[in-house]
Amino acid sequence: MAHQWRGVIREYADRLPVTEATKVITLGEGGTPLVHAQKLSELTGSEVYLKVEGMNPTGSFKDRGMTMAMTAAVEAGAKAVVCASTGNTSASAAAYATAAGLKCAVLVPEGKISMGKLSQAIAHGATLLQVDGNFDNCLDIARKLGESYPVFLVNSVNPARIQGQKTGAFEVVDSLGDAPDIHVLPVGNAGNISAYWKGYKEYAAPFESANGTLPAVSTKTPIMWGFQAAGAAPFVAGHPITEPDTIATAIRIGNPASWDTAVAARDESGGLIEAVTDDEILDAHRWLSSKEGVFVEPGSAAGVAGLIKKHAAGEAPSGKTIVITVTGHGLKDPQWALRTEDGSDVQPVKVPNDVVTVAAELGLEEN
Ligand code: AN7
Repeated sequence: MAHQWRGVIREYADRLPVTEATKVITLGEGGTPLVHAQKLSELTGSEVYLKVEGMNPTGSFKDRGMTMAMTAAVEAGAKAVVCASTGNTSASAAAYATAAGLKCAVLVPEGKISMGKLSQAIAHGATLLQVDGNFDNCLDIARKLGESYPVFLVNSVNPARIQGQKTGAFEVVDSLGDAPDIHVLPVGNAGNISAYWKGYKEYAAPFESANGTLPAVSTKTPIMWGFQAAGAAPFVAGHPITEPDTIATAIRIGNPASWDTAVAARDESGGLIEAVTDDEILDAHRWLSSKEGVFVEPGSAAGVAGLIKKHAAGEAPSGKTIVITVTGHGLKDPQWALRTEDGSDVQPVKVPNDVVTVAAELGLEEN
């Protein structure tokens, strides 16, 4: 029977803080593909899957949390929402605020967000301010605005965001039939690793819902592997980084808001949070597009870069099931695809309007 996916709140309502009466703000987020990564599986000897979060309505995983945060904003009677962002949160907040009929203000680090994300926030009518500072400075201001001014904060310090984002873990288990052995993902502000861990734990134990106890869905929880960009790797340093720097602007974050929950996810799962260089990120970005057929933005490739690195070091197991969340779409920040490995720009070949020349250029001989 045909079934139209209803968005993560309605699909997982009994595991989220909502009721039948809740006015749900949704754009149909979630239900994203879990793609078997053939070449990564061949490389590692494990079954590797990609959770392709670029397929969400605004092109990133942020929509899972934003449907919850915007629903909570409407429930609280808010008239305006605010967020700090490296780009994807602002794109998502702007779209969901539009759906909710709320005003939206977004604070982004000047010059450090991709064109695609900037365009989305503007297109959806948000008031976008470029702050002379980094993401961490933006988040400080957004938090203060939320505390002392009549605006509702929709960053992941709002627990509603984590609630929505945990549905990513539910979908992985629902697709595979059980939790994977290892779950890999990029780490920036650390909300997503916290949310996945929460989701996996909730699915592995009986759950007290408003309609009674739900049985456990999975038999286990995965080991969580997080990867940060080397120039913005506070979890690796063990302390906040005041001047984070990486070409992966999405994860250019030095003082993660969800510090404690991310450390708990790492340690309770027996996992790790390590760093990958910008070159490793770009290599993984190229691997995904050229070998797997999946186009992501650079920050989203950090998890894949991490798995490739661990494999090269002999530290990745074989014979396991590994899921990597690729968090945002390649069209967000497409310029990186046009750079070759040696750093020069790709120049598409120009040809005259003539089939013989085109065939020759393609190396084709006439039948
Ligand atoms: C593509 O949009 O923080 O560790 O303000 O856009 O949960 O922060 C984005 C983060 C990974 C890191 N991949 O996730 C923002 C923002 C992509 C991202 C992350 C982000 P978290």
